[in-house]
Amino acid sequence: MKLKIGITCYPTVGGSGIVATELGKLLAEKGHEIHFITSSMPFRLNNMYSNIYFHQVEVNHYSVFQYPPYDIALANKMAEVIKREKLDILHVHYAIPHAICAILGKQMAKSSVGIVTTLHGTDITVLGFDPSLTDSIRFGIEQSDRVTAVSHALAEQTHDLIAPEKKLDVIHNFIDERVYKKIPSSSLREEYGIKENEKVIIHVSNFRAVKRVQDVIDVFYHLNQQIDSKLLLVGDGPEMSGICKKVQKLGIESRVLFLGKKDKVEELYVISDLMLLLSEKESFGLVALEAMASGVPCIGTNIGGIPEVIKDHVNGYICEVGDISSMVSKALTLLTDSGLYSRFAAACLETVSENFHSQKIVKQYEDLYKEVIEHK
Ligand code: GMT
Repeated sequence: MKLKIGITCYPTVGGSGIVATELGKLLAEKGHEIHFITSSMPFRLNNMYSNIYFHQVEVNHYSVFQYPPYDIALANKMAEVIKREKLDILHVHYAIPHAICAILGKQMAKSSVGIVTTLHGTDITVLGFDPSLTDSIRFGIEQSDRVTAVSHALAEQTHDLIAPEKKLDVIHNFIDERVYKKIPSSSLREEYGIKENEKVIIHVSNFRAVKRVQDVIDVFYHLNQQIDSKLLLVGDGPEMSGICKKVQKLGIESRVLFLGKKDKVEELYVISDLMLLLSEKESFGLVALEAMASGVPCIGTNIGGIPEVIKDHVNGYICEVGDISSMVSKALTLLTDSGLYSRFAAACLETVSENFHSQKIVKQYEDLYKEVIEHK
């Protein structure tokens, strides 16, 4: 059964936007008709697909509005697309405001379109603590036909914080294994001035406080005293200036490469030996999955969905948040024992293909859509 599916997400850089866009692309490859309803073109929507459409939400900036009414404009656009395109499913990523807008859009269109909401993390782990939003989040969840969370940890947290009267399905994230794969490293190492004997540590994030990039620097600082290494910092965000100062203060400027935001992160994983994801909040940790698909083991924190991706002592290590000495000693163990390293790298590929294969995950979404339609 080929479906007409609307997708709404935050289209800018971020794991949820990536997952929503990649899902749309893979569903299109399976013959479904996909309609992105977003404020701008999702940044990963780079290829030409004849069955993917983009509907841009235009916000009115009339001077009387103290705040431009984006949510109303989105609901309006959703209603228009639901009606005109006769959507079967509207799949929104993030409860706030997207699920609420979808419910409103459906009512405006007087349609029976199925609403699927995917929770990605901060809508629960940050906004869930804001009493001015809890009732709206609960409403968005309860009024959706089906709600998925990207990890068991996030589903549990949603029940604890929001207590919706709704069963949540867990559908893990995935990556496109045609993009993230273990391929021989390019000349990039040389271009970045990385010597043959140096180990490469990578951290990729939006440099928000929750990512604890200061810990990444601390771990690297101690590690670098014991093995020749370089740290690749990929991304940008509010913590960046503090991080630059810390790197300077520690005198490791020549060892740390600030690469900023990058489009083709996959090229950086293949020249890396170890990823550090030391966040204090992380519903899943898509970057860990990307690194693992490239055969790069990770050290992550015992938080949120990270342990559902990184299996302690199997394909990487899990440490308590802020436990720098344990992180350093585990990184050292892994980077100095080539037999252990090869076993972990192979286990990474196995985990990605067995638990997070894109075809398996996309099928879970397709089955869920079909169940929604059957119960209409
Ligand atoms: O990590 C972020 O700050 C970005 C955020 C987003 O909205 O894209 O990521 C969240 O969704 C990703 C995709 O499901 C998850 O991999 C991230 O773990 C999650 N971030 C947090 O929970 C902090």
